[in-house]
Amino acid sequence: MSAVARPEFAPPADGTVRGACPHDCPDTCAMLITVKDGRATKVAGDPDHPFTQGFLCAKVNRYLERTYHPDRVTTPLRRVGPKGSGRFEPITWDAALDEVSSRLSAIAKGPHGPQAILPYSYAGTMGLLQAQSMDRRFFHTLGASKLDRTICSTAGMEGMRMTVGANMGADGEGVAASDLVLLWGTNTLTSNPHLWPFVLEARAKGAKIIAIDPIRTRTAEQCDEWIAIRPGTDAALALAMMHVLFAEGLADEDYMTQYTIGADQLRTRAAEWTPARAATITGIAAERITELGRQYGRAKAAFLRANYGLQRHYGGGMAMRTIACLPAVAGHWRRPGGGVQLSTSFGFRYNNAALERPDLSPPVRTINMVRLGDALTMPDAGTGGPPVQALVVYNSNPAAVAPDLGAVRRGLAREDLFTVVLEHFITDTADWADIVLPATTQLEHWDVHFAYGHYQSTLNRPSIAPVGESLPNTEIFRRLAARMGLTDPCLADDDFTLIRQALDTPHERMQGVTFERLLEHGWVRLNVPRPFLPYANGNFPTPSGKCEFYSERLKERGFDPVPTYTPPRELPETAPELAKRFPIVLISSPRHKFLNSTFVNVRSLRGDAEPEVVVHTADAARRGIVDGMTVVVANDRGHFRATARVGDSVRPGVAWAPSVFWTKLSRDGRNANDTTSQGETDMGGGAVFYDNLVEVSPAD
Ligand SMILES: Nc1nc2c(c(=O)[nH]1)N[C@H]1C(S)=C(S)[C@@H](COP(=O)(O)OP(=O)(O)OC[C@H]3O[C@@H](n4cnc5c(=O)[nH]c(N)nc54)[C@H](O)[C@@H]3O)O[C@H]1N2
Ligand SMILES: Nc1nc2c(c(=O)[nH]1)N[C@H]1C(S)=C(S)[C@@H](COP(=O)(O)OP(=O)(O)OC[C@H]3O[C@@H](n4cnc5c(=O)[nH]c(N)nc54)[C@H](O)[C@@H]3O)O[C@H]1N2
Ligand SMILES: [Mo]
Repeated sequence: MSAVARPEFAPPADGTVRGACPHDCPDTCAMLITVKDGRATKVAGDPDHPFTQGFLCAKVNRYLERTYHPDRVTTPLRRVGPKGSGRFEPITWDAALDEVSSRLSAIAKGPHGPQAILPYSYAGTMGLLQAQSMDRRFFHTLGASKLDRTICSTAGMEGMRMTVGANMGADGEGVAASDLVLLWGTNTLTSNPHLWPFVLEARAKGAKIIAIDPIRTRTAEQCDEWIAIRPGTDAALALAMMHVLFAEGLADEDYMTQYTIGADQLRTRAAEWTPARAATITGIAAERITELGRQYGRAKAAFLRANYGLQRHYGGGMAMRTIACLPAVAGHWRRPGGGVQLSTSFGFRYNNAALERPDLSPPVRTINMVRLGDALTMPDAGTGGPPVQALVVYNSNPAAVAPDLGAVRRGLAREDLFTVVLEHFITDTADWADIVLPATTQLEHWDVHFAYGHYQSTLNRPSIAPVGESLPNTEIFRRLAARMGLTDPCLADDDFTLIRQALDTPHERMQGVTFERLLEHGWVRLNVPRPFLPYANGNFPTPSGKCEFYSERLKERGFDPVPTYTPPRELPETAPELAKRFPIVLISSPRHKFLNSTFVNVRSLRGDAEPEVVVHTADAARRGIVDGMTVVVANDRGHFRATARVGDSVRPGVAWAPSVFWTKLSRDGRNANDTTSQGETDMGGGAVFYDNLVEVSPAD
C-alpha cells in the first residue's frame, strides 16, 4: 500500500502541519505549514526548535511560490522535439511507466547488461525516504551501475574521518559559549544562516568573529575581521598556527598526551611551517598569522566553523584533516563553545542499510558523479566497463551543477542515450529528457531527516495533497519496480514501513528517536547531552580511539601520514604555463537567494538577475574591464558570459561568480560550470569546483 493511501495520515483540510525543510543546507529547519481548505497558505520556522528559532531563510520563505509555481510539472511528459529542445507532450502514468520499464528492461537484457543503466541523484531533497531508500533498492535489484555521490562533501568528510574518526564535530548551539569564532571557508549568512544567532550571542559576550575566505562575503562583512586567504592554501595557514601554538607554549600538552597520537611528529612538522613560510603561500602577512595562532591558543573555547567551501580544491581532504587537528592541539574540545564543526551528520545513525538494501546489488562498477561528462561521452564510461545507455536523474540538476558542462551536454545530446528525469520543473537537465516524471515537493510527501549543522532529527508530514499527478520518488520507484516485474517484497514497502526501518537501530545516540515521538513533536534531539562535547574526553571514533595527528590509514593509502599542505592543481605556482593564459582563480560559490540550482526559477528570488562575476579593481583595470560591462570568463574547458562587478571584495587574482544559474536562464545558455573541471580531490573523489583557473575579458 502506498503512503498516500493511508487515511489516518492524510493532510488536514485546515490546520498547522509540522514539516522539515528538505534542502541541502546544514540547518534542516523544523517548519510549520498553515493549511486552509486544502491549500498551504504559510510556511514558518518552528519557534520552539533550538536551531531554527522561528525563522526561515530568504529562499524557503518562498516555498509556496515554488510549490504552486505555474511551471510545475503536473503530468508525465514524453519528448516530442529534438533532444535538448525541452518540448514535451503530456502522457498518462500508465504510458510513462510502460515506456520507462520497457526501455530499461531492454537495456538490462541487452549486450551490455544492467550496468548500462546509471542512476544519478544528489540532494535536491535530503530526506532519507525520497533521497536514499526505494530508489536504491530498485537500482540494486536491477543490477544498475552505482553512483559515487561525491559532488559536495566527500573530501572534507574523509579529512575529518582521518583525523577525528568521523564527520562529527562540535555542536553549533555551543558557539554561543565561544570566545573566538573562526568562520573558515564558509559563508554563514548565506549557507548556514541559523548558526548566525549563536555567533551574535557569542559576540555580545565579547567573542571575536573572524572570516577566513578569499572573498569578502556578506558574512565576512559582518565579522570583526576578514582574513583574505589565497584559495586552497588553508592547510599552510593551519600548520603555521600550530607552529605558533607549539613554539609559544600554547599547546594543551595534557590533552595531547591523553587523547592524541603523533603529537611528536606533528610538532616536528609544524616546526617547518614558520609563519613567514606560510605567508608566501597563503598571502596573509606573517605577523597576522602569528597573532592568529596566539588568539587561537589563548582563547578559552575557540569554535572553528569550517564548511565545504575550503575543500573544493585538489588538496581539500588534507586541508580539512589538518585544520581538524587544531582543537586537539589547543585542547578546545574540552570546553563548551570549543572544537571544530564541518558537519554533525555522523551523529545520526539511522539504519541506512535497511533503507537502501545494498545486499540486493550484485558486484557492479561505481561511477563517480563528478565525472558524469566522461561517463556519458566515453565508450567505456571512463571505467573500462559498458557504455551508459540509460540515465535516470532525480533530486539533481546535473546540466547546471555538474562540472565541465560542455562534456555533460555532449553526453546528454547522444541520440542513443535514454534519459528519464524525475522533477518538479523542466530544469536544464529535464530539457534533455526522453521522459519526465512529475515528483512531489516536501509539502506533498512523507520523510525523515538528519541534519549536518545540528543534532535534531526531524519528521516531515505532508501538508497538502500532491499537486497535479505528481508522486513521491518512493512511489515512482515502487511502481517502476512492479511494472518491471521485480518481485523482492521490500520493493513494495510503504513509506511508513520505510520510516520505521530507518528508525530501527540499536545505536545509543538514536535512542528515543521514535516515529511516535516524531509524529507528536515533529523533531527530537538525538540522545546526546546539551551542550554536546563529543571529544571532551577523547573517545574519537578512529582505529586508535585517539585524535590521529599521525594516521596509519593514510600511510597505507600512500599519503603523508602527518598533516601537510597539498596545493591546488590550478594556482600560478602549481600550473605556471596554464596560469600565463588563465591567471585568475574563479570561485563559483552559492548566490544568496539560490540553493545550488534550486529556486533559480522563482521570480521573487532571481528577479531579472543574470550571471555576474566580481573582479578585483586591479585585475579589472589591467584588462580594461569596468563595472557593468559584459565579460567572458573562459579557460580551455569552456566559457560563459557575465556582467562584471568591479571592486575590492575579492582578493586580487580571484574572481567570484555567484552560482548556480540555470543555463537556460542565462544570456548565453551557459554558467560557471562550463569552466570547472571533472578533476577529483586528493581524498574522497570530491569535486574541485573552486580549483579553477580562468581569464576574464571584455566580451567584444
Ligand atoms: N543560500 C544557499 N545556502 C546553501 C547553499 C546554496 O546554494 N545557497 N548550498 C548548500 C550546500 S549544498 C552546501 S554544500 C553548503 C555550502 O556552503 P559552504 O560550506 O559555506 O560552502 P561554499 O558556499 O561553497 O563556500 C563557502 C566559502 O568558502 C570560500 N572559499 C572558497 N575556496 C576557499 C578556500 O580555499 N579557502 C577558504 N578559506 N575559503 C574558501 C568561498 O569564497 C565561500 O565564501 O551550503 C548549503 N547552503
Ligand atoms: N559551480 C558550482 N557548482 C556547484 C556548486 C557550487 O558551489 N559551484 N555546488 C555543488 C554542491 S555543494 C552541490 S551539493 C551540488 C548540488 O546539486 P544538486 O543536488 O543537483 O542540487 P540542485 O541544483 O538544487 O538540484 C536539485 C534538483 O532536485 C529537484 N528535487 C527536489 N526535491 C525533489 C524530490 O523530492 N523529487 C525529485 N524527483 N526531485 C526533487 C529540484 O527541483 C532540483 O531541480 O551542486 C554542486 N555544483
Ligand atoms: Mo553541497
